[in-house]
Amino acid sequence: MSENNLIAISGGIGGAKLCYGLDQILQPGQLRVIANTGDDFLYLGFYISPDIDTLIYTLAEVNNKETGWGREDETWKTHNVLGELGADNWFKLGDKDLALHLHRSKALRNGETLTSITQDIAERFKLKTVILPMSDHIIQTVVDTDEGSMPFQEYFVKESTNPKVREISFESKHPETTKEVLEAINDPGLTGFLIAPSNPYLSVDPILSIDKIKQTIMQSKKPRVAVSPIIGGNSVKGPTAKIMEEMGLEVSVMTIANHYENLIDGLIIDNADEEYIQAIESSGIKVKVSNILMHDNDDKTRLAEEAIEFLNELS
Ligand code: FO1
Repeated sequence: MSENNLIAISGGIGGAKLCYGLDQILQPGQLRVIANTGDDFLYLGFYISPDIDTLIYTLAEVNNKETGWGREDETWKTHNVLGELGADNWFKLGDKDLALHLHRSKALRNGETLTSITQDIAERFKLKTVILPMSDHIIQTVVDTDEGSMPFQEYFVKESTNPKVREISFESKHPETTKEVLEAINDPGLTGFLIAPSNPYLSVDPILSIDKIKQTIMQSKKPRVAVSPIIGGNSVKGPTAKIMEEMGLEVSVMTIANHYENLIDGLIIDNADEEYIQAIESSGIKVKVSNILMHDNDDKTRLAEEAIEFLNELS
């Protein structure tokens, strides 16, 4: 694996699992993850960046293994006192997690960029993978539902994804990426791009909503592979299938292939979806079939190895 330089495009929990597998088998600096920041929001006056934090905690092996978000061995004193005070506490911030939000918010107030403070935090956690926020500007995922339009975390956590989704949009005064992301995606030494099995509509599309990122990946000569977030007509994790149904889409790997059409050369699907191989391949996308459910760390490294092999086959 020593000659591979990868870019992963990832949201939070599902994507972080594959990034963990990649991080285990690649050398320091060989993996750069472009992370979704469409979920970021101001809460209790702090800047919260959930997908970046999930990536950092997962790669540093300090993540909460049950929830997938937040830290392990967490305490909830501040969260509980906020409840006693009648303050907002619908978004659960553990005490250790809160320290990171305090630290990052102060850095941002002092004029640091999200990219530089993320790099600093990643170094403190001794990560060998580089985590690159998709932008240093606010690009907010807004979910239009049958109960009105709301920012991502209100839909996802406060409303527990119950409202029916009609449309998803990305609002920004500066829908621009960073020079660090541009350098990474234009790196001549790149092996290829890997779209993690994150929610295509809520976690990957915010990244692709930045025209420069989407165009550069579309025009790249390097191979591009996605791992399906759908297995056997259902979500691997989270509300992907529910959202697809609500938006009138068939819940299948074919819909995922169509969604990423013109952007990927290959799609990794689960054994359960073998019946779709021919249909996907006739749309010009090569298919690799595997066991893509990641239960444990062995699954994560095996899938990461297979994804790298597939990228090399396609190059
Ligand atoms: N998800 C929840 O379902 N409930 C929470 O209270 C919650 C708190 C939270 C705190 C910090 C953090 O980094 C993530 C947190 N998440 C929580 C997860 C987060 O909302 C989503 O996983 C992502 O935004 C979607 O990728």
